[in-house]
Amino acid sequence: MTIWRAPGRINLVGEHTDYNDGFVLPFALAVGCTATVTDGHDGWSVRSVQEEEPVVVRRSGRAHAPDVPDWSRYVLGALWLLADRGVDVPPLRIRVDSDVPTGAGLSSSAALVCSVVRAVDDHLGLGLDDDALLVLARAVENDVVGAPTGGMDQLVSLRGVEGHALFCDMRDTTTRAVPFEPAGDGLSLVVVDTQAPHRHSDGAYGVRRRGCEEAARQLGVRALRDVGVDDLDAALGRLGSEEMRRYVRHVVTENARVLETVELLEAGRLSDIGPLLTASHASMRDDFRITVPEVDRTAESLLSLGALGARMTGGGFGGCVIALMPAESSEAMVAEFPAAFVATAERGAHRLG
Ligand code: GAF
Repeated sequence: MTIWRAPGRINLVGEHTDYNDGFVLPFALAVGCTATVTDGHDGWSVRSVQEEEPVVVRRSGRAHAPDVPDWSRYVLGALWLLADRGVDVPPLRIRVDSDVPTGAGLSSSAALVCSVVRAVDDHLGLGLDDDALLVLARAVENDVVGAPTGGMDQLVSLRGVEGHALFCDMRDTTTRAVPFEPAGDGLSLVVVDTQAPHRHSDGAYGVRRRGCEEAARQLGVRALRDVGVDDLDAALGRLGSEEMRRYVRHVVTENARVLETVELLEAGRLSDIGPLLTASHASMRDDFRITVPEVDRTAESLLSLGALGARMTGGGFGGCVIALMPAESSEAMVAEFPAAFVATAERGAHRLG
């Protein structure tokens, strides 16, 4: 029996920059998914503690994968992809149990996929290295489930470091752990789940992604990561549509905000990052247009209640708002909002047994 746990995440700053080869600064949460893999007798059998029915399929590659409930594709995806790569995956039983709320933008799907990928790799003794694990986890989401996401969530779920945010360069997926312990500065990172329903999020995410790729093409760069803040005005002048100008302005300024936040955290100036978080929210609201009224209102009320900075975190169109608060007011905050908690940076995927 092999047991691995992989966490959900909060992104401190750097939204929709990952698929532009840019910078992100997420950290791993205490909530996560636990995957238990044992030898099976026949086929692959998958059970989720959060779902009524188990799913049992014959062993196969993707071409012969049957139609199965959505949640189980996140689990079976890794097995189908390994089979496609010529790995003789034996009969297995996989049980998953997650306490990451779904639909809140805390990456319940990355926690699920990464716990399974790590547990299966370990159980079968495949010896996949860090890069191969990330590639496999991303492929489950992008190629099997069909979500065109950018890789940040899987990267931090696999490699998060306790007490640190993970500065990730999404061009080469190198990472650097950056100290992030608000309590040490008398602060708390409060997370408020607005529970706003995600509206049109899948389609709108793809629209943003394609828009950014088209803008990069028009600018003649490999990805928007290659446009620096100093080149921004010139780049905007060369773009054909206002929508594209807004996308580029968000991505370029957001990359700069990540770099500035990292610099402040590494200089021991955590209490100074608030304005960068708030500016990130404004950029997502006004330029990238991925917030919704409930989310904007929550960010504003957190600021009026004394937050040093507040922003939506995650893909957008609903989900959670984070706020950097003086620790003494965070309790009142958690009481004020029905679905709020104080988040700390925890370790990434790890073996439990
Ligand atoms: C979602 C995606 F899965 C990530 O890859 C990232 O693009 C994020 O939205 C926005 O920053 O979580």
